[in-house]
Amino acid sequence: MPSLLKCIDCGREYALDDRVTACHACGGLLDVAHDLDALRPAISRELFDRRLASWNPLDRSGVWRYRELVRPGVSAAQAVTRGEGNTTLYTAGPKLASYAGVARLQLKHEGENPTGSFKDRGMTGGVTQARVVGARSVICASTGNTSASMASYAAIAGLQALVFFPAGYVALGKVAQSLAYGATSVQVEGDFDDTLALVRRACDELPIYLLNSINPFRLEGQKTIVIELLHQRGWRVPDWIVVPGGNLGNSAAFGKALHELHALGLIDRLPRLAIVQAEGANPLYRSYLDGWQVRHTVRAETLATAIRIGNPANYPKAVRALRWTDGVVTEVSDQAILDAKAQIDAAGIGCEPASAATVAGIRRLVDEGTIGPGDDVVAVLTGHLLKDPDAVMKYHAGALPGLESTFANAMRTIKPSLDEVAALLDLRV
Ligand code: AN7
Repeated sequence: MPSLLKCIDCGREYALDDRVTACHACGGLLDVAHDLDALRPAISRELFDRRLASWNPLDRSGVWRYRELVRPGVSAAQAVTRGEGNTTLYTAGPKLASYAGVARLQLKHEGENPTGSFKDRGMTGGVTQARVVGARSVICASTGNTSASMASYAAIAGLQALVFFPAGYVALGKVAQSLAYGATSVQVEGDFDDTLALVRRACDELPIYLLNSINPFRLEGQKTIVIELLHQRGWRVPDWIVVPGGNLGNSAAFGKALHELHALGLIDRLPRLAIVQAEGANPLYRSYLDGWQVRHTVRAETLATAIRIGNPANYPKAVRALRWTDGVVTEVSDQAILDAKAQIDAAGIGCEPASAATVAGIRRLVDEGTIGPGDDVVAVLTGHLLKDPDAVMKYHAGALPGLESTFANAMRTIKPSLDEVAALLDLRV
């Protein structure tokens, strides 16, 4: 049986090349449902290894290398790819690992994607599908990274890109990218949740194709973060995979990836998923504490603007992912996020604030005894350091109101004198 689209609530099915992005019958989220029994003989660890030595553009992409698990049957002519993925899996040095509180910490740096965030993995899936269904215009609501990625991939595919931002709350690097890649860029007087609601209404009424992570082809691409990191580890499963939670697309995608890899026999057990939210944008954490009795929403507020989201669209799929993986949810303060970021940055790796919620979250979960100090932990860094230069400069200048710049590295000014240079040598010891 070929892969198809299937509503996770009512089970209604649609053909894979249907233009639908949410169930027409009940409004539920759609899965790209693969026939795992049919796929099992077609894929193997050796197949993925072989593709690492190939120059075929599909094999070179860290998404399409795993195409049987993303969109079976995709052709090189159809795929809109920038060779995304192939991101480094860093092993944290002793200083960063001890800050996090675990001996074994790896960081999968999704900020190394072509537009500087994990969104490129989803967007190659989504924009490829936009071409398959014959879309001319694509749209997203975005806290910034989705828009940067969609603007780039739409430009490559020759589609009109419409990006809608919550006015005033998008980091500088991300706005700059959307304008530069030629997207029609709009600020909406509202927050992300208002903006996404508007965009969804527009897609119901107008001939525009939705590329938020409600679109199931986005999530199929984002699954490859987990697939690639396991491939990099020789399919050795860590104890924990830790990810920030905003609209919960990654959380949803990771759960589906792990569930499928396990069913296909590529991994022999499941890691536990830990989702970390900002304290001021913590609807999933609230529902987790309530034992999933209530689907909470909040008016979101955090300096980590990427995850300033109060009504996450992928909530049901994230809950499913947590059930599949015996997962946990936690929350961290902006202070903890920025201090963890300073540690990741000073380790020479670097990331944007939302990504650093992972290390702050690990620290908290170790403190609470949920993660053991001897556990094998992989954190996913979702965005590049340069996405939010304002946050970096203000932190190191001690200029963030109400927050301590615990690990500030202040700019110094000297006279052009050798003595003053010599004096600098002592500053680091
Ligand atoms: C760096 O770009 O929602 O929980 O519109 O940019 O999968 O939504 C960005 C989200 C984490 C949260 N880290 O991921 C957008 C947007 C970074 C991000 C998240 C985002 P999800």
